[in-house]
Amino acid sequence: GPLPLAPGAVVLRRFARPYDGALLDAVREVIAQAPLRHMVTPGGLRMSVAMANCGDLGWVSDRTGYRYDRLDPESGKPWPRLPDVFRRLAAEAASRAGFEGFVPDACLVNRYEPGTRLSMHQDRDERDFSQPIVSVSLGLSAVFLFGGPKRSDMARRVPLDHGDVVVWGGPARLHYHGVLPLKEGAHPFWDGCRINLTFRKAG
Ligand code: MD3
Ligand code: FE
Repeated sequence: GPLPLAPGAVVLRRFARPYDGALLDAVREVIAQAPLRHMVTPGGLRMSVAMANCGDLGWVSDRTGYRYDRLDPESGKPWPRLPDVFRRLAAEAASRAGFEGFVPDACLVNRYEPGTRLSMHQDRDERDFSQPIVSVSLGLSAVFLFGGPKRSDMARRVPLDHGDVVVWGGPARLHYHGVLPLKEGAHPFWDGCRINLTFRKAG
């Protein structure tokens, strides 16, 4: 059953596996309309994670800062709509973790190639921190770093494998977290990559 990683953080091992075929089709459909791209941090560094969004709002980073935007800055058009399988999976996972009625308005699609990492950060660009974030790991396994409320807090290493879903709410919502550099490997879901979906109520 649901495994609490820490107060507010619930791991649902392999929860997304029954949906992985539909998720693959949906990810392909989204990135056909909003291609994966390497955003630039406000400090001018190219992120090693390639990103795209779907839903009413998309997370973007550029030299001016981080924000949620209704439009894809690459196309000037709204982000693709949230696929039904995304919406259903996110709501079902949130409900298992005790968050009834979770209606995400943003989904960030992250692609990790071997060597890609995500440095320790907090997710603070959303309006209401009482809303959880639901993350779905697909393809190659990664080692996730789960820290505390302060950057200097010790981080735990948590392997996240294909189909694992984590609901980050309550006190865990503002904890620092990151991903170690992805190791080379093979996985049938996506050639040589890890795909992570994060569902948020941003607006
Ligand atoms: C813990 N993504 O997109 S998912 C991100 O694997 C992000 O792509 C990572 O961190 C990835 O911001 C981690 C797990 C995750 C997502 C959001 C969190 C963990 C979190 C928010 C608060 C605490
Ligand atoms: Fe994050």
